[in-house]
Amino acid sequence: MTVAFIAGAVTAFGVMAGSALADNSISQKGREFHPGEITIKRDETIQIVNDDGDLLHHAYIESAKFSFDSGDQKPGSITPITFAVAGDFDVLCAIHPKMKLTVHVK
Ligand SMILES: [Cu+2]
Repeated sequence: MTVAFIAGAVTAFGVMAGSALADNSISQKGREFHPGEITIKRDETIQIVNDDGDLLHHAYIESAKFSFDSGDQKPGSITPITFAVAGDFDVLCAIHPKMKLTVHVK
């Protein structure tokens, strides 16, 4: 069951890696965002992939310029976030306080 699930998640990630958005994919494996920092242009989208086994994550952003809340990120799910404003944003996880992804939007 677990092995089948992981294989599925890896496959989903592999499909994404072949897309044009591959460079903006963020993994959540090991209760960490990988990479922990990314620079994109305005109106670009990052894709947060919950490839962390059977763990639930919950990404959110709270800033004066832009707020976001993914709700539950189920295992194997992909959460796209499009940044329409320039600035530096911290994506945090409501379940794991140590998880942090910094997004620089040019
Ligand atoms: Cu988390």
